[in-house]
Amino acid sequence: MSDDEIILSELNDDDLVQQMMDDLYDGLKEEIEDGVNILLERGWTPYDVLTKALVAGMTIVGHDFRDGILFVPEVLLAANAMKGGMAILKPLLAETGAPRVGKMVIGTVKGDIHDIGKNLVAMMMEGAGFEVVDLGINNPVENYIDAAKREDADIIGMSALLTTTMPYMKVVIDTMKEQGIREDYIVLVGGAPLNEEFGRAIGADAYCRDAAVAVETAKQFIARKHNQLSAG
Ligand code: B1M
Repeated sequence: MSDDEIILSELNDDDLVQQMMDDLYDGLKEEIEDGVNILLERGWTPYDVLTKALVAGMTIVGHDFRDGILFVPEVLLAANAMKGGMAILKPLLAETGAPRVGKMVIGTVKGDIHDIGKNLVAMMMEGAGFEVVDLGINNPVENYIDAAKREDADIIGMSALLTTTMPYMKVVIDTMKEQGIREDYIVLVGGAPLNEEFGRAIGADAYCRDAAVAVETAKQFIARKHNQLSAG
């Protein structure tokens, strides 16, 4: 070990989080996993570790990717490191013991392979008591519809991170309308390039800015559905 090697456990919380952001940037998976474990041992909630260290770090990666400072191979390493940290947090976020409140199928749309945000939404939904069927990436319309029917889902969730793939969400919703099943499901959409207006324009039930909003929105729609059922 060299004299100047950083020992993560000796850093205070602020410096550790800063170091984790640097490590995420450098794609250092093991260091990220260590950092996550240390913060948890110090009493941080899984949600805070996720948002204040991992998601915040990935935002910096995103900015430098946009600005041409980082390229795909480096961003893949960062994504891999982030997934290492998320894997530790996943069971903890799902450990709330909440009763099952509903079922969601979720996937990234056709042509799009970004899955970190979608995975995060799936984790947080599970943590809030939803059953989640994760369809993965690059999903054509049949995947969503077949899975929703097969699983008797309440919610279809779609993620898109590219301006070129987000219009595919409308293809899915239009196909549901053609098949007369649009009203059978709550359709929630999300992803960095989307906004409320886009969600409305394509006929989704709601656009969700982040995973926490997705959970709140899903709960609201499920409560509304239950009210309608008991009223009818
Ligand atoms: Co990509 N990429 N990428 N990339 N990549 C973006 C999206 C980009 C904005 C970067 C940039 O230029 N600034 C840009 C898109 C530009 C545009 O379309 N406007 C871009 C590009 C151009 C590309 C390629 C085309 C690059 C190339 O090949 N030349 C290529 C496309 C590949 C493809 O999909 N066909 C590509 C590839 C990649 C990697 C493979 C290297 C990697 C993905 C690895 C992986 O996901 N396993 C990658 C990454 C990591 C990014 C950035 C840096 C980070 C995305 C991320 O994980 N964010 C991204 C820059 C950015 O977004 N700032 C970028 C963290 C995550 C927690 O946030 O995904 O937004 P996010 O999810 C949030 C919310 O959006 C929301 O909740 C989540 C959690 O709070 N949400 C939902 C997301 N989905 C939801 C679904 C819901 C609800 C809420 O359903 C109900």
